[in-house]
Amino acid sequence: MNLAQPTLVSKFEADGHVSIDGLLDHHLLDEISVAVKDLFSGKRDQRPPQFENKNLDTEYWSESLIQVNFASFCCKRLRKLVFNQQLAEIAKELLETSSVRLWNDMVIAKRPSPNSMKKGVIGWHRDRQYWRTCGSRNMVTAWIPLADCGPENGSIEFLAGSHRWEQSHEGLDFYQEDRSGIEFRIASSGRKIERTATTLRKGSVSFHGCRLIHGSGPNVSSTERIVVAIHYQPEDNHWVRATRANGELIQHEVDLLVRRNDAGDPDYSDPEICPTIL
Ligand SMILES: O=C(O)CCC(=O)C(=O)O
Repeated sequence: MNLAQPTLVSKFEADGHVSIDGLLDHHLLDEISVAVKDLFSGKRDQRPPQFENKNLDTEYWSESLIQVNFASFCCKRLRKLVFNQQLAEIAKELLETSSVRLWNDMVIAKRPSPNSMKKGVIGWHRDRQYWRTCGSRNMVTAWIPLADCGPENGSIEFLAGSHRWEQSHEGLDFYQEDRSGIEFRIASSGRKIERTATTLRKGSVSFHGCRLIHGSGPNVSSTERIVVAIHYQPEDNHWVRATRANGELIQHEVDLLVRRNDAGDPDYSDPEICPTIL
């Protein structure tokens, strides 16, 4: 089955993102919404033993944002979406790989924020900057709003063409709500800032590559904006040594969870933590 037609793949290559309307069944999204509500209210499934006794920061709660990483490990009902074969098929085509594995998944909720406060902004960032231990620079995210999503409730936005810019991550930060500083820096370097807003009807899915700069504005609607993000890795992805400017070794949370390979390095094909989806 070739769900990602050549036009989608070429659009993805040109723009760094692509959205597909009417992909997911509303009943499935409603089931997932109930599961997320339960997750937020504290109902959790037992996570695999790999998660125990690790100093893992898997959740972020603020007055405007909730972020639960590795969500499908503590809410197994999310697996119906995370292992959705149609989504994986598209990810596989976009990555031009023969199989895709889970890198991780997360639920991101943006609480309503009155107009005057404009809180809950997700700062401009590239996913790649957080995945520097990945040998592949070719990873993709399926961004799945559980209800209609647009500029009013803080839908995802992209900086057009930024997947083609030099891959400096300086100043980019998911948690930096004030995006003016980095916009100024980009503009000063002679780059044109063209913000691509998105409007996605319930059932639509947006896919973005890991080198594209993206973020999102505040949720000034009266209801919570809930999104499930599934991050896929291609078959050839493997751990690589990466260091910060001060020489410190970078460690991703996945590194703490996966088994080790013969060389003693994190194995990003561990079937328990990074299972093959397709
Ligand atoms: O939920 C958002 O607004 C942004 C999420 C994001 O950065 C991502 O899924 O890569």
